[in-house]
Amino acid sequence: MGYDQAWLRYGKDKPKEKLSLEIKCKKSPILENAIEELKKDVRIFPENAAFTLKVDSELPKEGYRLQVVKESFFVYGGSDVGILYGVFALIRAARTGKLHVSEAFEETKIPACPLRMLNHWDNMDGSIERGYAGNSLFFKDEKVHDHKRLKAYARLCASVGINGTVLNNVNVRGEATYLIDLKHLLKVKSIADLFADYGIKIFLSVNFAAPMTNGGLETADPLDPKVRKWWRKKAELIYKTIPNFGGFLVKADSEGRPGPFSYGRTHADGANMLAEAVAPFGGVIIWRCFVYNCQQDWRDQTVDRARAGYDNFMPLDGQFSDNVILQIKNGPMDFQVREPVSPLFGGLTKTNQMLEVQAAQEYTGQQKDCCYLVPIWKQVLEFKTCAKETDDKVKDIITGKTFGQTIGGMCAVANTGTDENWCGHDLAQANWYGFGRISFDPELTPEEIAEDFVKEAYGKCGKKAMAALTTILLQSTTTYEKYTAPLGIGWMVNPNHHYGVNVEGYEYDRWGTYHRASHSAIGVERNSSGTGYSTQYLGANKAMYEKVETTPEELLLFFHRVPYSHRLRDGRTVLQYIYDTHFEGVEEVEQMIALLESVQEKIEPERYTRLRERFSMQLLNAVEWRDRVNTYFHRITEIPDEKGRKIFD
Ligand code: GCV
Repeated sequence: MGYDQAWLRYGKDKPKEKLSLEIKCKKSPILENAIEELKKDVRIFPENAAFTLKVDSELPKEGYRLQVVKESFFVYGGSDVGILYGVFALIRAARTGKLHVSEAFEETKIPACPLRMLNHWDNMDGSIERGYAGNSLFFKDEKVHDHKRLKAYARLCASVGINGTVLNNVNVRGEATYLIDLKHLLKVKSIADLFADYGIKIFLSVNFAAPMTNGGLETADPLDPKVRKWWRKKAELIYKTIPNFGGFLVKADSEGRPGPFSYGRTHADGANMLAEAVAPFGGVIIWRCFVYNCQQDWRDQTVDRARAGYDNFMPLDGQFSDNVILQIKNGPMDFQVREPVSPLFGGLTKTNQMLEVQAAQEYTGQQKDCCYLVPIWKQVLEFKTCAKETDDKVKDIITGKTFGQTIGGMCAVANTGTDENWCGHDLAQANWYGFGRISFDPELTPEEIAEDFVKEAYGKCGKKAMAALTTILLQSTTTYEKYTAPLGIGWMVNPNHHYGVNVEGYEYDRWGTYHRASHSAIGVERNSSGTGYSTQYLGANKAMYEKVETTPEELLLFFHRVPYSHRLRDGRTVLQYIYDTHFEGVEEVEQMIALLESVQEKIEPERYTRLRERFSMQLLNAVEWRDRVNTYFHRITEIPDEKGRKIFD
């Protein structure tokens, strides 16, 4: 099976054999890859275009500067990687119409986040946890599999500035436990080498208990000298095999995974032990903060899962080694369509931090429904934490501006797989693309990114089709939110697989995910007189979430329990808001379908058919959400819709 070119749809013509090219730097495989892009005969550059590629030591390694004067195109980079990024940026500028050959053009960019990485949740049997686009690109039949498409994957990643990738699932089970052993490392190396030529470092998720499972030790206690020695030797072996290896990602004491708690040790003890092992080789340890009690009794209202990340990690601020990065999910729960920003951002001041988002649409439509996630990520990045007067937004923290950390950044749980179009839904490619673009430059807006994506991926379809697809993408986020769980309450999904509506699916379960809807009220009181979660925020944020009146309405039910009769700022009751948004959500999906159909003849039939099929699935899903949510609340409140629309009994 072939595969889709996604947003790099150029180069179908015969590559240019001769390019007027001056190279003022050392040759390298990365540079060769940059030149290969220029040779793809993009036809957007004039016949006599002359290119100069040059290292400029004033620029940081991954930074680039573009200068276009008449038909001369200069790409300066802080290193060959900077040049590669510059070349991709030049091609993008031409393809998105920002660069007109008749006018002078300049652009300088330095990536904001030091690390911009994908976390693949791929298992060695080839399956992907929360994967919605086929199988793994990296593993098959319990072996490392270097798929023919890996070069294309690396190119797509590099074109948007992604510089790291974790190959395997954070839940390290079965054969994946042995990925760090020689039996698999040579194959891992072949992927690492290929990716290195695109400026991408590879990382592996490790099992904290590996000294026992792989090493035959009786313990994995991070303070045990034998355990420390075992990890040091393991790191030596890995770096001897793969000198540019990035480091380890660790999910410990989380959802049943082993960790330092078993030995009465802290997360800092665990992370620092691994950090010591990789430090001599320049490696880093990325340690996840997704630690909470997943054996909760739903009857117990004193425990609040939302508090857990902060409660577990705040006391350890300042105790982590310099080469440890804490990886923090954007919200305190788990990638719901609407959550507040994790209070660890702004709370932690002495620790390297990385923002974790989920491009895989686990709770946002599973790449059957269209849901452009960049607007959600942008809101998180722009959230002012109140840690300082200025420069204290999440984007400032993860880029080191607020507290001066030099490592950190942003990662996304990947949404790719072996499906022909990589992502299941053709428009889900925008989330992969958008993650790279926004982690490179958080100042970009979701609108700019959507427009660029559509111009790059659908440039040949003409203006009308591009406008339609951009509108669909930008509309999709609020539409999805409208027909699913309301006002920040989240969950209401089918347990386990998480697709589709199930209002009480997580209500009596052990996962700490409750809406506590009764016949008269809904929501969880999380202020100082409730679970106290809101007190984890700083200054004005703490005050804002304390009261119903000042809490942003889209998060009302996350922070407060209110009667259905509670009036929102526009005068509607909460119940009427729920009815209205669910009707609107379905109508908006219908509008998106009409818009797509209106440009059918402009889009290649194959891509159109795939898109149309996905929107049919989305409509069915949205209708089901609307009818079940509205019926549920109608039944328990016995209050009809003010507008008299059809709600089932
Ligand atoms: C990889 C959620 C998902 C799990 C995932 C976990 C995590 O609970 O449903 O599939 O495990 O988050 O982020 O570790």
